[in-house]
Amino acid sequence: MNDRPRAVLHLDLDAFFAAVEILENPALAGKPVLIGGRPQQRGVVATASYAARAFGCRSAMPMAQALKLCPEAIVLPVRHALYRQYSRRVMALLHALTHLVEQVSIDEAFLELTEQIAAWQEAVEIARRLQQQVQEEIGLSASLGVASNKQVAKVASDFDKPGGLTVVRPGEEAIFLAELPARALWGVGPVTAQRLAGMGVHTVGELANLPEATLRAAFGRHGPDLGRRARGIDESPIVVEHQRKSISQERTFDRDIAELRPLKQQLWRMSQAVAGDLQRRQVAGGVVAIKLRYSDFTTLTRQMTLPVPSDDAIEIYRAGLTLLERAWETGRPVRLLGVGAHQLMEPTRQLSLFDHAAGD
Ligand code: TTP
Ligand code: MG
Repeated sequence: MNDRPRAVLHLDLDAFFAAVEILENPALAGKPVLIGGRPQQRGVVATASYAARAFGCRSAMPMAQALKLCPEAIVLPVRHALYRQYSRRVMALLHALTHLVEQVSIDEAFLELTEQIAAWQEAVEIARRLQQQVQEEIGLSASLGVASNKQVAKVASDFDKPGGLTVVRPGEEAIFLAELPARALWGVGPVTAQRLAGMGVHTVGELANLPEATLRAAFGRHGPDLGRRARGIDESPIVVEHQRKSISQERTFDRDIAELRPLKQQLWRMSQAVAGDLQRRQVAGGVVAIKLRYSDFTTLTRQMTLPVPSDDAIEIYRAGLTLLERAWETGRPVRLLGVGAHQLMEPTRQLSLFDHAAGD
C-alpha cells in the first residue's frame, strides 16, 4: 500500500491579478492590461494579461518598458485586498477536497490526493472537476498539473498555460522533464541556470545525466538533490499550514447570567460550534480554553491541555466545564463566556501518513 505512487496536484491561477481586475470590469476582457506601479514613479509590472504578454510584457519588468512594448495597454494599480479575497475563495474550494493543501503563494497550491483515491486516474478526474469549478464558481482560469510528486506537478501546471491540465503519469516523470530547459525545474533560478549553462547543461535531461560528484562539486550538498529532481524524483511531503492558530466562540449575553445551568447550556452550544469548525477544517485542538467576563468587565481566561487532541464537542465541553467550575465565583453575574480550541494539529489518525513521508 505504501508503494502506491502518490497523486499530487498543483494549481496556479492564470495572470491572477489581471484576471481579477478583468472579472471586476468585464470591459477589459481580451485587452492588454498591466497591473503594477505607475511608470512615472518607476513602477514595475506585477503581472500582465495574456493579451499584454503577446507584446512581450512580463512580471517584474519596469512599467515604462512594458508601455513601450504595448503603448495601448491599460495600467491599473495593485489591489492586494481584493486579490486576497479571490485567493481565499479558491483556496476554500481546494480545502473542500482535502485538508492536505499547501498554499505556496497567493495564487498557487499543492494538494495531496493519494489517500483518497483508489486508482491513480481518479486524481485526473478530480483535477478536471476542480478546474471547471474554479472557472464556473469564481470565474478564474487556472492551470493544473497532476503527477506523482510536487516537483513534477509544479512543472506540469506551468507546461500548458493558460488553462492547461497536464498529467504526468507515474513512471513518465523523467521523460516529461528531459526536453525542458533546466530553468523549468522548480528551484533552478537564473543564477543556477547560468552556472549550468557554463557547464554545457541546458535541458533538464542533461542535468539528470550529470554524475553525482560533478553536481556535488558545483552545487555543494544540494547538488545531488538537484540531480534527483531532474530525474523526476522528489519525496518532499505536502506541508500543511493552518491559517488559524485557534478556533473559538464567545457570546456576550443580552442579560448577565448568574446561575450555572444557563452558563452550561451556553457552553455546550459554543462547544458544538467549535467542534463543528474543527471538523470542517480537519484539525484537532490540543488545548481548550475558556474566557469569562463578569458584569464589571473583569475578564479571565483559563486553559488546559487535553490528554489527546480532540475535535469532539463533548470533550471540548467537558474540559470547558471543568475550567468554568474552577474559575467562576458562584453567583457572580457573567456578561460574556467564550470557549476555544488552541494548538491546532493534524488529527492523530493522519500521523502515519507524515511518518511515512518524513521517513522516506
Ligand atoms: P504568478 O502565478 O507568477 O503569475 P500570474 O498568475 O500573473 O501569471 P501565470 O498565468 O503565468 O501564472 O504570480 C501570481 C501573482 O503574483 C501575479 O498575478 C502578480 C503577483 N506577482 C508580482 O506581484 N510580482 C511578480 O514578479 C510575480 C511573478 C507575480
Ligand atoms: Mg499564476
